[in-house]
Amino acid sequence: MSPSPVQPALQALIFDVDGTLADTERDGHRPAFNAAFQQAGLDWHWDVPLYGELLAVTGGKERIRYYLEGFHRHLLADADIDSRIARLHQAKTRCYVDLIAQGQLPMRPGVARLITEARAAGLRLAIATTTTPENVAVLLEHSLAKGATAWFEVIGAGDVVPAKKPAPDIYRWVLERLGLPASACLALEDSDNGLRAALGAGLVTVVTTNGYTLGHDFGGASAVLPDLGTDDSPARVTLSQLVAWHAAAGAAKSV
Ligand code: XBP
Ligand code: MG
Repeated sequence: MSPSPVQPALQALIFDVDGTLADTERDGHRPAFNAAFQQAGLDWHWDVPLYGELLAVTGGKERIRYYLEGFHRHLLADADIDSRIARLHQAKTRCYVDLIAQGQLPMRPGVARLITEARAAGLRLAIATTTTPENVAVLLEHSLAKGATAWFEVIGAGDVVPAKKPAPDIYRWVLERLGLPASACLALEDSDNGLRAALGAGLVTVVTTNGYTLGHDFGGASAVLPDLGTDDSPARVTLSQLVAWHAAAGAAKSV
């Protein structure tokens, strides 16, 4: 019989961005899409419930196409539809960056505290997201701390992999650049698509939910919580708690 695989110590945390670091979907991306539609003279409007349905598809360009499939199907036959979607999405990214640079979108409870604790303990940090790279930087700099982008050793974002979440590709891309096996890392996610991607790459995953993801299927997650807990909450998720979940998942795999 071959020996049980040994779970290495936890060496890196890999964070999703949208919905995990901040409630960017409802209050950032959605209004940015709407602003871009308005600038383009379109009467399309994504309200909060409709946007929740459109979140089934990750990636902004992919999400616009998905919307057209449901609501303006005839436009998909246009010869220039790909470039039209791409231009709309570039405008949306500009709107998003401007909005987030106002610094009004806070990190979710406990995110800044846990990141500070992880850095102090010498853990490596990375990001795996489907959103556009500029969006990650503006959020980190304006909602977390000036210079925070540099805290993340690897930032996997946007189109660096063609297949977006729930495909595991973005997590594999990040792991490869970290030079670590999945077993030495832990992912933090907020959605079923994100969880599938992280589990598909072999990562122990902790989920914090939000209004859009509360009803998702989180089977396979090591923990599912409403958030990481405010700084003074006795139930807050600490680094030792993450280490314990990571070790428990490793132990469960080896039996
Ligand atoms: C995030 C996404 C992204 C953003 C929009 O998913 O699906 O599409 O909503 O970003 P996850 P872009 O949190 O699972 O990574 O418009 O820049 O694509
Ligand atoms: Mg997310």
